[in-house]
Order: sequence, then structure tokens, then C-alpha cells
Amino acid sequence: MTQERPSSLHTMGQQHGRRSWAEPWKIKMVEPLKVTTREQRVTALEEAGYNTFLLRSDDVYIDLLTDSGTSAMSDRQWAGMMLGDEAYAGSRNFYHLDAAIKRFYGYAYMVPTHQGRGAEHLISQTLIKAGDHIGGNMYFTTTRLHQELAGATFHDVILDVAHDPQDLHPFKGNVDLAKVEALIERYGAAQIPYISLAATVNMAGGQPVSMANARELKALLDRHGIRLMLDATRLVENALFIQEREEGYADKSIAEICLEFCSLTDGAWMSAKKDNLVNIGGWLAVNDYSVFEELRNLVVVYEGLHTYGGLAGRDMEALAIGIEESMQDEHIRSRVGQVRYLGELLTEWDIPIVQPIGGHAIFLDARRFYPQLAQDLFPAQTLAAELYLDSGIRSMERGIASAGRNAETGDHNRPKLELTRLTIPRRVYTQAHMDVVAESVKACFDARDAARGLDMAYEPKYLRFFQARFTPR
Ligand code: P71
Repeated sequence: MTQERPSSLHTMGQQHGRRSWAEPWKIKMVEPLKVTTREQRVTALEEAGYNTFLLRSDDVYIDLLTDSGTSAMSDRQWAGMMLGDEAYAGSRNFYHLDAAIKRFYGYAYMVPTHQGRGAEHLISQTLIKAGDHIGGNMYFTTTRLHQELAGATFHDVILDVAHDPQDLHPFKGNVDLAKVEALIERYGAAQIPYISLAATVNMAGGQPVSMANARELKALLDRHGIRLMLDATRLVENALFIQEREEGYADKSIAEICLEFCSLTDGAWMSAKKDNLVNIGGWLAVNDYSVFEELRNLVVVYEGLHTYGGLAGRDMEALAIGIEESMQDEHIRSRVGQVRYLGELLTEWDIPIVQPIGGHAIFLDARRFYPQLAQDLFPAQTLAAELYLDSGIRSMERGIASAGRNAETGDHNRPKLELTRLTIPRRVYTQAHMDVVAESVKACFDARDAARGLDMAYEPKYLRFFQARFTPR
């Protein structure tokens, strides 16, 4: 794969050792943005119950709710859509996708799914039995819920520093091996079907896992016969951090690093809506044929036939092409470069954000933004509301509302991290948009003393943050 990265694949700035992260593409089609008045935004936010998930996107100016399914596809991907083979069974696009996953992620067997949580559902139902325990490097909302619905209890085994937004550890997503050992000691390997490893770690601020940590974790788990399962949703971004920060990887391509990382794991689930540059799609891949057989049995129950798994042929084609594009060094440098551009502006202006800057988003530290607000007044949700009111920018709460309630006690889970996420879609917004965002965050920061917080007025049973409604104090 080394032949895929002659220096011409670096951005012009990087060839000369300059700071530019300029995009390796130009714009061929545009979508107009709508600008609203403050009055319109006040009405829209009230109608949405102060929850940015409930806003209509027509009322949003710059949409940083998520990087999930919001990326721009390339001309090659759109051309691929026209090559969709919409056969019920054995679509040629399935075989293209299967080959792309084998080539770039290295797993032996895969099933497509409609998106990441479809894959999480299948793997959880297949490997977990009631009473089991799962360790993971910080929870993710849908991942943990599927593990719990299958009967497991989730345990956070990430390094303690991951919960500190100011700690500068270069691999804050790493697993604390002592926590895994303690888990095995306490419950026994037979009750731990796998360890759930996300690279990068979304809820920690897009923080990476080092290759060395994955390798040591794998060796530890092998000694106990426990599987290591990867959440590969943002693995390509993780690979850039390894290339930049970990000794021995500076001259390896992103594709080589991803393949090596996956080789340390027994399988992976994927929300292809992130790294893989498609608007919908996911997949689940494993090396063990007997696990695959069970997955293939289940996929036809919940997703669709094992050669389409809830996707149209054209979606699988765009995904196969997207996988290849996502692995190109120049793509991922510019993608993460844009996130850093925004983060560096905010850092210069002394605005509290999670450091180091992660791969897919800037996370505003709502605790330090609003020290006057108790966590039960939803500081991160409050900040998301203020940002929208200021400029029509949509962000996402990643704090106490997202963390839900403790299944046993019924009390709020109170995460240490109370964050508002500015998530950057891939290949969508420009550097000028990032300037608008930074200026709006600064305006909210300057007005921080006036914030009073929110009360939750309606709370759904599952994944409450999606549909909860709030009222201002
Ligand atoms: C994100 C999302 C989408 C999302 C999901 C739940 C609440 C709010 C937003 C989805 C992920 C993810 C990781 C690491 C699995 C999924 C589920 N992230 N793992 O960050 O980040 O994938 O959405 O395709 O079902 O906005 P799915």
C-alpha cells in the first residue's frame, strides 16, 4: 500500500512543511443556506423545547449537530449511485463492498446493516447473554443501550484522564489495562464476552487510542480468551493521530495503520455515516466463521438479506467507493485540519474546550463556561440553546441529558464531562464558516454570566436526549 502515498498526495502546504491543510477537492455543486432573524430563532427554539434535535433543519444556518450522515459525497460516489444493482440477492455492489472492507479493514466476513446501531444490535444479541459484563473505553449512547438490552452491564475502562477536559495526554482514548484486569478478576472471563474498543472515542472528545495500547489490550484479553471488538466508526481519524503522535508510524500510510489496528481485533461494527463518507449505511465484520454464521442468521430477521442488510445497491456502491476515499492521507489531513483550525481559534480566545483537539468535533466545556449552573440545570444543553439563538448554529448536548438515568437507582447518570459538541461534517463547510462559528461561540462566552439553565419538562424512556423537552429558568 506504500505506493499509494507519494508526496504528491500531501497537500501543497504539507509538501513544503507549511501549516496549510487545504482541501484536496474543489466544489462542483452548492446547497443554499438559510439565514434567520433572532425573532425567528426564538420561536423555533421554543417550538423545539430547547432541544436542538427537535429543530427543523430549515431553521438552522450552520448545522454542527453531527458528522453522522451529513458528509458530502464525491462525484465518483454519485456516479457509483447510478451503478446500483438493485437485485434482491447477490447484488454486484455487495461484492464490491465486501472487497473494500477486506482490503481496508482486513476482516474475513461481513454483513451490511442500515447504520451503526443495526450492527450494534446484531453483535450484542449474538455475543452477549443475560448477566454478562462489558468493558468499554467510555460509553457511547446507542452502543451501551444495545449491550444493556442484550442483558449486559457496561463498565467504563478508559484512562481516568479521559474524563478531564484539560489533561493533554496524547492518547486519551486508551484503555486502562488495570481496570480490565480488575473487571476480569471480579466477574471472571466467562462473563465477559468481549471488550468494546472505540477508536476514536466520541464522548471523550474524539480522542484517539494508540496502537501500543490496542496491542497490549489484545495480549491481555488473549490470555483470558476474551474477544476484542472494535467500534470502527472513526478509525480513520484515529489512524491520523497514530501517524502523527506514535513512534514508528510517521512513514506508514493511513491505510496501513488502519489495517494493522484492525488486525489486533476480532471484529468491528461500523457506522459508515462517519469515516466512510456516506449518508446512510453500516456494516459488521468478524474473523470467526461461527460468529459470522450467527450474524448472518440474525441480519435477515432485523435488517434484510445478508447481501444488502437494509441498504439499496446504490448505497452499497457509494459506501465501497467512500471507504477507499476515506483512507487517503490527504483527505484525512484536511478533514482533521479543519477541526483543528476551529479549535485553535477558540483556544487563542481562551474559550474552554476539551484538549487536545479531537478528530471530528470541538467540544465546548460547559462546566467551565457556566460555573454558576449546577449540572442538574443542563449547562451543555443551555449552551447549545444559546448558540442557536445567537447565530442559528446547531450543536449537540453531550452531558447529563445524553448520559440518561442509572437503570437501578433511576437517578440521573452524572458524567464528569458536560460538553456541547460542535461536530464538523466532512467536505461540507468552508474555513469562513468556521470563522462564523468561532465568533458566535465567543459572543456566547462573553455573555456567559447571564445564563440561567434549563429544566427538563418531558423525558422519553430510551435515549432521552433525542426527544426530551426543556423550559428555561
Ligand atoms: C453522532 C452519532 C449519531 C448519534 C447517535 C446517537 C445519539 C446522537 C447521535 C453514532 C455512533 C457513534 C459511535 C462511536 C456508534 C454510533 C451509532 N454517532 N458508534 O456522533 O458515534 O451509529 O448513528 O449509524 O446508528 O452524532 P449510527
